[in-house]
Amino acid sequence: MPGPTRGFLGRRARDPRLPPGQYDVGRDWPVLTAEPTPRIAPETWSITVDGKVETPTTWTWDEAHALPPSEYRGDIHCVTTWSKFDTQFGGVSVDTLLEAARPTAEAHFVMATSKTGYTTNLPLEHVTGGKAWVVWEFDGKPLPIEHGGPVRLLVPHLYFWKSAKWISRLTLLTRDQQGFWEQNGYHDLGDPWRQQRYQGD
Ligand SMILES: Nc1nc2c(c(=O)[nH]1)N[C@H]1C(S)=C(S)[C@@H](COP(=O)(O)O)O[C@H]1N2
Ligand SMILES: [Mo]
Repeated sequence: MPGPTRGFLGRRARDPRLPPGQYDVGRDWPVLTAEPTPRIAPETWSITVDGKVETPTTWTWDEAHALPPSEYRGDIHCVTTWSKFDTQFGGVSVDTLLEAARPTAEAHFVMATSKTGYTTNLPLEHVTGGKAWVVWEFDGKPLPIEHGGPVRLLVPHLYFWKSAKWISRLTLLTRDQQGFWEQNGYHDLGDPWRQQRYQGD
């Protein structure tokens, strides 16, 4: 008799953590970068929250580290079909930054911009309520530069292109504007559970 871990026709049950069309990459962590990897000294890094906010605010490395820490433990999903289970990232919740900058009633979208010029767009409600982080640690160690160190955005419930590496700015917008990959045909939201890979999905 097949046990409970056996599915139809005795095939191994698909891991329920795996969104449709994804595979488990295991211990690997592929690097996907469109631009040359920048070398950013923590002392020169800062993040600014601006646009449709009451108080445009910039935090230096030290100022960001003085904010209440927050961590994410869970899975990440790349549109190129790999998923990585049980990751652990440390930094600060985007909620904490937005509490200080205070989005106006007109703010409905966010453009994340990297120090390199890479951009990606997100609905505001997808980076609030404990769903997004600005992170500088992976597995308790400094975030490797090829993975966005010193600091990247982390929006793990969406495909990973939304998690801008080398993050430097979050700009609150009234209307959605497309970022780098979105202008090149990727989806404006990018929900892996709905396989929103490309525009029109
Ligand atoms: N600045 C920047 N951020 C980026 C990218 C990029 O090319 N530049 N690639 C995105 C894509 S397509 C993915 S899948 C993830 C890859 O992150 P990783 O290299 O840490 O796996 O970063 C996202 N953030
Ligand atoms: Mo990606």
